[in-house]
Amino acid sequence: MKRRDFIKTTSLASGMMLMGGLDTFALDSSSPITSWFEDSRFGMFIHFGLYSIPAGEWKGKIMPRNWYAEWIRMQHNWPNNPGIAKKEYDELIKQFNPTNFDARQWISEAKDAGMKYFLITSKHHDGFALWHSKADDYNISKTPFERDMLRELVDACNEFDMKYGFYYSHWLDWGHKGGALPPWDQLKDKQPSQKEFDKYWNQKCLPQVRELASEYKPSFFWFDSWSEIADQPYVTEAKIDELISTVKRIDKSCLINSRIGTKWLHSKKDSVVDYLSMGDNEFPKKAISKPWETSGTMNHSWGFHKHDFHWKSSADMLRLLIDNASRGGNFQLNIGPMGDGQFPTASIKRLREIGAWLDVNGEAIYNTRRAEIREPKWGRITQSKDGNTLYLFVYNPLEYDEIFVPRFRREPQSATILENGQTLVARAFNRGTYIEMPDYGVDQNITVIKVKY
Ligand code: H79
Repeated sequence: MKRRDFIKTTSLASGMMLMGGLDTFALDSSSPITSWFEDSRFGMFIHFGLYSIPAGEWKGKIMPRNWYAEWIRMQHNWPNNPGIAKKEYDELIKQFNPTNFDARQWISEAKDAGMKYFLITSKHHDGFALWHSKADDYNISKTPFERDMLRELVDACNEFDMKYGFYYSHWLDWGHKGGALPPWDQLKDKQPSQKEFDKYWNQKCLPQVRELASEYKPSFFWFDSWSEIADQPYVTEAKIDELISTVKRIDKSCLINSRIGTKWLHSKKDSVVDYLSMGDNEFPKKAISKPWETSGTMNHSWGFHKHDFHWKSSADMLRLLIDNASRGGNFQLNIGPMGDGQFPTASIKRLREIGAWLDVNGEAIYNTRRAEIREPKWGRITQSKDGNTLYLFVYNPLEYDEIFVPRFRREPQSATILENGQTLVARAFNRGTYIEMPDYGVDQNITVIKVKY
């Protein structure tokens, strides 16, 4: 079997026949490897690393607050690139000591927020690894902290029954001579040669990903690239195949995202990945049938930026979650913990508000699928997997005396407000379902109505 076939079949349940006799690889065709991912809908993303210490400020100079704090090494002193010499940046290794880090606290905060999986930057663009990597020395074991953060988090995830995955920067790596730099004109002369990149690839990237897959057993990887990857020479189609099969050979149910490069570099080959990742904070306006997710920030920066106060409200973030769920996608909400290892108070407040809402309304989000009904003006719709229940998310419900689900001919059996069980008048009308809104008992922001058919 050609490698290409191997990769394709591992990401598709229907490919099991092609696996020919490998019983241990057989997938249950009724539960493709992505179903847990789709059922989950809401995950936590964490950006943490050396950059969390300067937090957007270097020697008194503040990065613009709409820039990314995890990019400080390249962007400090803009447009001089790189802004901070590696030797100077590496002073942070001696300072790295997040003594208030508590893996169980992070994971229980995620759990209480209603998140079903956890994702963390195992290695961001700066090249620094948050685990005891045998493949490369530039890692957390060299800091005063010493502890293996990923190991502690993996243990906590297992304890709290939380799925987990790793962000891994496979293309950019500013900690290794052969890693690619940002694809900017000013950096052209400083980019590695092809040979140097191959060395990085074979000596650091592949071994580290192998290490993560085999020793830390994530349920998924989140590889990072964006449109500019289409114009670079390093991460070729062959390398993408190699990276995918490196993971799949160890665990073929480990999911891989499209930002490994396919979305931009080989857009017709999205079938080799398991789920699509949108651009940062990109919320598509239309439904997508392949499993997909948006990763988004609570404020602007991903890594903690102490001058970034552009916090989104909990209600706004809930709407992003609902919008995505109704269009068949997930929402991975980012937290940038502070250098001492704690979540910012502003993040905790929002996590808890979102968690309180999901506590009573989560049934309308988890384990649902997008409903193939035209998106109504009054809000959004999801449906149970068996198709016998619709969940109607009415945005600004006080504006409506009644709402209508068009072109849905079945006879409704009951309609209730999910939050308090209040029964509403519902009937089949004009080839759809007509529902009377109540005069009281609605949330002024989002009310969820459960309609059984
Ligand atoms: O990890 C987060 C980002 O650091 C990473 N992806 C998310 C999940 C990412 N890196 N680069 N990009 C996304 C796209 C490129 C953005 C940039 Fe800029 C353009 C960096 C520098 C110029 C805009 C302006 C953002 C920072 C300055």
